[in-house]
Amino acid sequence: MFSNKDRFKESFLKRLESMCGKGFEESTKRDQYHTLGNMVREYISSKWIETNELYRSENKKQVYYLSIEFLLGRLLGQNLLNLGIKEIVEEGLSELNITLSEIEDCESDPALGNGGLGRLAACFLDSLATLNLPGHGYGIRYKHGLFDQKIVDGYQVELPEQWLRHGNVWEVRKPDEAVEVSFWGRVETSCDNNVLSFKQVGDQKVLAVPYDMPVVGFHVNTVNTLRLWNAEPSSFGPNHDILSYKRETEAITDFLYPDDTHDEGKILRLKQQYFLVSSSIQSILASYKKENSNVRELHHSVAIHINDTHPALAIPELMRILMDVEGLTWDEAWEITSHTVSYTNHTILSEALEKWPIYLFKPLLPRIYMIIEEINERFCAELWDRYPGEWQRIEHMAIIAHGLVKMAHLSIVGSCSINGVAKIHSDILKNREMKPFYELYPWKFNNKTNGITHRRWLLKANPELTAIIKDVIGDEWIKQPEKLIDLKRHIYHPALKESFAAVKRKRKEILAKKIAEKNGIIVDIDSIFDVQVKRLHAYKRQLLNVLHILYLYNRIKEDANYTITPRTFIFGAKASPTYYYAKKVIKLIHSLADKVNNDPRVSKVIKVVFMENYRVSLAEDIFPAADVSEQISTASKEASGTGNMKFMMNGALTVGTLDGANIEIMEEVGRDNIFTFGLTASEVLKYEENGRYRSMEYYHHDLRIRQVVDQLTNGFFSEDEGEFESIKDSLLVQNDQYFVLRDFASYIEVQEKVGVAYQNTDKWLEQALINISHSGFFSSDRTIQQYADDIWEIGPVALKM
Ligand code: 4GP
Repeated sequence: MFSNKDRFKESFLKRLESMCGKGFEESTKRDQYHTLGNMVREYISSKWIETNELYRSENKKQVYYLSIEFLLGRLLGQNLLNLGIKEIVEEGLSELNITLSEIEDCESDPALGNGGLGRLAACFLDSLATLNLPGHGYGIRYKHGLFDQKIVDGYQVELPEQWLRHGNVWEVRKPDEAVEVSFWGRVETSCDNNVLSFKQVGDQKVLAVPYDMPVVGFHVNTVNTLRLWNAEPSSFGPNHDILSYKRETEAITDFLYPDDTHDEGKILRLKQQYFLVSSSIQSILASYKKENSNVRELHHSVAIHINDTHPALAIPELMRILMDVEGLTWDEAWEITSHTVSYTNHTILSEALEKWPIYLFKPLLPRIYMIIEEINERFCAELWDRYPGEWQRIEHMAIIAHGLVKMAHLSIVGSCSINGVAKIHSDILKNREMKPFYELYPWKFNNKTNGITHRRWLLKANPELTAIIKDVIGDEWIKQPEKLIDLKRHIYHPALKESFAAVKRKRKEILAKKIAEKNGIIVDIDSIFDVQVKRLHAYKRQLLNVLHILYLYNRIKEDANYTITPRTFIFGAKASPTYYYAKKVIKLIHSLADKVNNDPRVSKVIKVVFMENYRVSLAEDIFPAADVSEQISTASKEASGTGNMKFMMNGALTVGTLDGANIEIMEEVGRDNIFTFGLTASEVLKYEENGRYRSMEYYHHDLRIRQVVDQLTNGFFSEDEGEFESIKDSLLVQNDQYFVLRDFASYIEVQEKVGVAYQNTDKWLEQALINISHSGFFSSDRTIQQYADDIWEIGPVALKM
C-alpha cells in the first residue's frame, strides 16, 4: 500500500470510505488523519510481530526502560520518516490537494511528561529501535497528561489535557496480558520447615491493562514496544462500595503528577509508582519465563533501567516476586536484583529527591515496606562493619531515617549502575551529593551525557536544513550523526552560508506567522530571535532574562542615542500548578511584554513574546527559527539540559552558564563559538557552603540592578504594586538563592557581545554552522550506545531489511 504514490492513493481512498463511511469529498481532516494513521500502523504491524518473534527466538539480553514520563510528541510524521515512506505519502496526498502537515495537525500531541526527563526517554526509545537494540519502554497511560496552558490576562490557567479525546491510532490494547497489582491489606507470615513465607491479605486489587505502542527504528526493520499501563477495576475487587473502588482505581492513571501538597495526593503518586513497577516487572518476568526456565539467570537476559527514582520500587518489587512467588532466598533474590537494575539521576535539587513518609508508605504497600526495611537493615549492617562507630555517616546514608523512605538511597543500594546525565553533573554526584555512596561503591558510578534524536529535531523538525546539509556532505551523517562534523570543512563557502541564512530566514518567517496568529504581535524577521523555552523554574532563571529585557527597556527610554541590535525575546514555559513563584514569573513576562510591545520607541527594536502551551509540536517550530539559545541556569543546578542540544543542532548560538551539558557544548565548538557568562559551578557551591553571598550588596552597588528590582514594585507595571513583591523578596529578603543579581552584570555584558556579533552576519553564520557540525556528539544514538555497552550489556538483534 506504500510501494508507490498511486497504490497509496488508491488504498487511502478505499480505506477512508470503509473506515469513515464517507467519500473523500465529505471527509474531514480528522477522518483523513485516522485513515492514514491506521494504514501506517497496519504497515508497521508485520515488522512489529517479526521483531518480537526474533527477540524470542534469539533470546538475547533485553533492556526495559521504566519511566513515569514519556514525552513522545506526535507520531505520524516521525513514523512515516522512519519507515521511509514519507515522500510517497506526501506525493499521493498532494494529488488529492492536501498536505501532510494539515493532516498531522489533527494528531494530538500527548503531554505524558513534564520536560527533560520525559523527552529524554522518548529520544532513547527512538535510538534503541534505530540501533536495532532490544529495548522497550514501560510507562503509564495517563488519561490526562500535563495540563494545557492557557494565558488569561497574563496569568497561567490550567486546563485538563485531552490527548485521548479522539482515540489513539497507535495503541493496541492487550487485555489478555493484564496483571493484578495489590494495595493496602496486611502481611501474614507463616513458617514451614523453618522457611518463612509472606502473604499480603485483605488487599485491594487493581487490574493493570497494557496498551502497546510500536516504536519504529529509522530505516531498519526493528519495531520495539512502548507499553503503557491503564488502571481498571479488577474482578477480584471488593464486593461492596463498588463505585468508590472504581473511582479510586481509575484515579491511578487519570493524571500525570497529581497535586501532592496533601497526603491524599502523595498516596496517589506513590500508588502510580507502584502500579507502574509492579505491572511492568510482572510483565517482564512473564515474557522472560516464556523462553527461560531458570529465574536465577534473569540478570543475564534482562536489564531494568529506572529513569530517576520514580520507578525505584522496581527493586523491592523484584525482590518480592523472586522470593514470595518464585521461592528464592533473600541472598539469591538480592544477587539477581542488584545485578538487573540500573539507575539514572536527573537532578540534584533537593525538592526533587523523593522521600516518602513511612506513615503513608507502610499501610499502602505493607510487603514492599517490609522488604525495604530489610534492605535497609542489611545495608546499615554493612556500613557498620565498614565504618564502625560512625553513627552519623550511617544515619545519613540509611534508606529509612527520620520517618522517611529515601528513594535515591534505595536506588543506589539496589542498582548495579548509577549515572548522571552530563560530566559536571556526574562529578557533582560523586564528589558532593552522593559522595559517601561513591566512596562505598565507586565502581557503580558513571556518566552518560544526554543526547537527542536528530531524526526528530533535525530531519523532521527542519527538513530545509536537512536538505542543505545533504547537498554539501551527502547523507552518511543521517545514520552516523557524528559525521555532521564533515560540514565543518565547508563553513567558509559562501554558497553554504547563503543557503543556511535563507533556511533560517524562512523558518523565522514561519514562526513569525504563528506568533502573529496566536499572539497578535508582529515581529521583525531581521531581529535576533532570542529564545528561552523550558519548564519555568527559579533555577533556570527566566527571571534573569526578564530583568535584562527590563534593563534594555530602561536604556532605550533614557538614552536617545542608545543603539541596539534588534531582538525578539521569545519565551515558552509551563509552571507547575502549585508553584506560586513560577506562575508569578509568567505574569511578569506578560506585563513586561505589554510595556515593551506597546511602547512606540522601544517596540521598534525589541519585542517580547510568550508562546502559550509549550509542548513538543510547538518546539519543532521554535528550534529551527532560533538565533540565540538561552541556557542560563545557576551553575551546578541544571543536570544537563537537552534543549541546548536541539538549538545547537539547528544552528542557534548558546548564551549560557558553565552548567550541565553547556560545558560539553563549549568543549565541542570551542570558546569562540558560544557565549558564556556568570559564576562557575564551584563558585556557586562555595558560596552555598560559606554563606558569604549578600544579594543586597549587588542591589545597592549596581544602579542598573537597583532600578530593575525597584521597578517590580514601584508602580512601573500597571498591575497592583504588590503583584511582583514576592519576586522582589526572592531577590532581596530571601537573598537570591539562584544568584540572579550576582550574575546580572556579567549577563548584560555577554548579551552586548551577542548583539555586536550578530551584526557581523558572515561570521555569525560560520559560528552557527560550526555549532551544527559539532552537534553529532549530542545524538542520543551515541548516548544509547554507551548505555548499551557499559550499563546494560546488550547488543543489536537485527532483522534483515
Ligand atoms: C531534567 C534535568 O533538569 C535536565 O537537566 C536534564 O537534561 C533532563 O532531566 C534529562 O536528563 N530533569 C527533569 C526532572 O526533567 O523531572 O527531574
